[in-house]
Amino acid sequence: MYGNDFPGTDDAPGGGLLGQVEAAEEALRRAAERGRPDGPAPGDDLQAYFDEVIAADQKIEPRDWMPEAYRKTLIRQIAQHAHSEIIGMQPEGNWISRAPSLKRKAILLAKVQDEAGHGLYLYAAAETLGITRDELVELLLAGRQKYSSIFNYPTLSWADVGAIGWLVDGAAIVNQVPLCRCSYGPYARAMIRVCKEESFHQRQGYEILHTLSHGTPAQKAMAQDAIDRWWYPSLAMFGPPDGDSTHSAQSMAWKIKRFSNDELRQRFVDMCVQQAEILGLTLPDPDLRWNEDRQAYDYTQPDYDELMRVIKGDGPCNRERMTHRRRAHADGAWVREAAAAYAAKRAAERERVAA
Ligand code: FAQ
Repeated sequence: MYGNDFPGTDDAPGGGLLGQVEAAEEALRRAAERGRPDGPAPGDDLQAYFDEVIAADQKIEPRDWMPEAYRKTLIRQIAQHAHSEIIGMQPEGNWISRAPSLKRKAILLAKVQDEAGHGLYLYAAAETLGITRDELVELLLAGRQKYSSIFNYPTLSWADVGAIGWLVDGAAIVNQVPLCRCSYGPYARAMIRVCKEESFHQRQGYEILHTLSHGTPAQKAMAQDAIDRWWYPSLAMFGPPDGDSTHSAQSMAWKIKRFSNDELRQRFVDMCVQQAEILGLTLPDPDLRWNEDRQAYDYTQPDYDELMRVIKGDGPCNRERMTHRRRAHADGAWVREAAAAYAAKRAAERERVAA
């Protein structure tokens, strides 16, 4: 039993969260084979056809008509997700030069590079909705689009890298596995690939914590301190409680979201309790206990006022994260200019050959 190999919350063959990703991939293939309801004839009601495709659990594709609010919701969510991957490189990037061994450094480098890749898949998925990556980046830099609250907390010790892998990537996968079945095709397909990689990320975090918690008393204390600081912010990643979630009802009706914020948060808690036991670490919640009636753990909710403050820009590291992102964007201007100049040169060359 190791990291997300833990069987518990699954409903899919193969076991574990990865089994659910495989099942979602298989469902995507089967849906493509089944084919969609016949396309709308000229003059047909486009909304009715859209509803029919969603009801048949088929995918909406970029060429399809879609309600403007569906398109906007997807842009908001996918962009926020993409920005999170890119900003999320900062807290761990902070430890690349201080990883305790060459092996740990190589693993962390690979993981942080994966996050950049996830950002790129997601920006590409958002671009299919008629907005450019440049526009999305501008919206982030202008503070008009968000990124996940979790990346506004500092990484104070090496154990934080383990806690991010286990808890933050763990929460990310629990949230993202259902997105593999999202009704928008490009997002669902991107999520399958992202989840497979996130699964490795979660395991590497779990392994770091396992090593520390079975090391010296000081190492174990460092691991416990990291869990104490990252537990509640990780629970808050799932968003406000269902009663305060403005988008959930509509996003679930459109099958963008498949489960509510609270349902996924509960799933995550249930998964972590047994994993923490194997790690020999304690989740910092004195009220955490099994509820026989609910067949789930009772737990203390995160501080949602804190979540709102962090989302609005007032977390421990919001300013630092955005300052860094703006600087990195400005420093990368020459790369974008060089890539554009090269693309123009290639296009001119192709035109010359074709003439
Ligand atoms: N942080 O009505 P809801 C990762 C906002 S990737 C910031 O419930 P919704 C990988 C929400 O946008 C982590 N804002 O919203 C990694 C909305 O704002 P608006 C990112 C939040 O969309 C690991 C308002 O509150 N994952 O970690 C947060 O239905 C390690 C009302 O909320 C994704 O983005 C929050 N935590 O549900 C990388 C997954 N929660 O626009 C590096 C995709 C809520 O109305 C290292 N996203 N808000 O002003 C989702 O699944 C959803 O967007 C939720 C929120 C569940 C996050």
